[in-house]
Amino acid sequence: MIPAFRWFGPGDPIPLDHIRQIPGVSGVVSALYHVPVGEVWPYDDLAALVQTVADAGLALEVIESIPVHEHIKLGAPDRDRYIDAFCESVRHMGRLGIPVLCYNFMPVFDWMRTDLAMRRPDGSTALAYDDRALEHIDLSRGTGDLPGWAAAYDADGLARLLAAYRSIDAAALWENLHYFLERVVPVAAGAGVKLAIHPDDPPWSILGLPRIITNAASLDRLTRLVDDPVNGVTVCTGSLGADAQNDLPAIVRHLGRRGRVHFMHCRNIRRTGQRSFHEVPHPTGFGSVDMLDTMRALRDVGFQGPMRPDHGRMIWGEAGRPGYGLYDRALGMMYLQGLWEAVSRSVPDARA
Ligand code: DNO
Repeated sequence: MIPAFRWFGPGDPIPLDHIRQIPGVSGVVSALYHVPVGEVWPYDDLAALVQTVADAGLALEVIESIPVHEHIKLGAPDRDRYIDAFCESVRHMGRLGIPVLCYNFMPVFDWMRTDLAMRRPDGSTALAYDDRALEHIDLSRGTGDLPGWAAAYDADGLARLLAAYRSIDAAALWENLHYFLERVVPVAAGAGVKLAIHPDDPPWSILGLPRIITNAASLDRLTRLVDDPVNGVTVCTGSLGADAQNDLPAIVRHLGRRGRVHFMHCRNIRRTGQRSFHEVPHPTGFGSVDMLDTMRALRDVGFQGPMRPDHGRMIWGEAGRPGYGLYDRALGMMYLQGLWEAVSRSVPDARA
């Protein structure tokens, strides 16, 4: 397991020097944030990112994410142009030796929450989601009312995009994902880059848009659309864990045995009702995710990939990007490494 930490590039208020001081962390998860969606990531810019991370004594282990252009998800007539650009960026990653690419195939929105600063009894704040609150969001005004998406789309842009998705149901989205992977997987295999799709967060349809990467069956189906070892997944315990039907250790065992778990996102959530949850500290006791059993499963399948602590709460007066403060994620990283050390040492000894 490679302990890793997400860094939002030079604009991140958390410098690489601080990340390096978290015991054990050697990997960085980052991206180029200035390239417009759908364009090739310039080789030189990516090379500079690799160098910046290396200069801090760390290694760029994962790109999270190269965004997938909406026209690819929609299967629009001009999708090939965007797929070609995506492939070119993957080739650049390969030339630079960046081993893993995390991406997602969620229409219009990526992760979704209805409260970015839910106050907890201990005074910390955390991200929360409630389907009923989402129903009250008025999208006719664009994304202005959506927590975390305020500046993403104006009213016209969003209306056009939502209209385009009216003809895309789950079956069509699967077809478009298949078409995309048929072109990208061979390129990734040639470049030596592992593809790690991120599950939909939350793992159900929202705002009338289909979401298809939601459970064990869909993750398995994804890996078989184009059956190649590089075609794998990010197991995000928080995203999948929002649905009580998802048995995380079983998912890890199943996909891990097939060598398709390329990246781990570890965070805990507490399910509070039907389609409602909030984020909690990483340890098992605080939420609905059994982190220890998930680690055992990872050990049993011989997981060697990068693992990062996902969202943390805001604690100790820290302000910053919701979910991505330094303190609580660093605590989470230490907990995860503690679990990992314990499960690694408790491998049954054949001589005993
Ligand atoms: C949220 C993240 C996601 C993730 C993308 C991967 O905090 O887990 O935004 O980066 O879905 O493509």
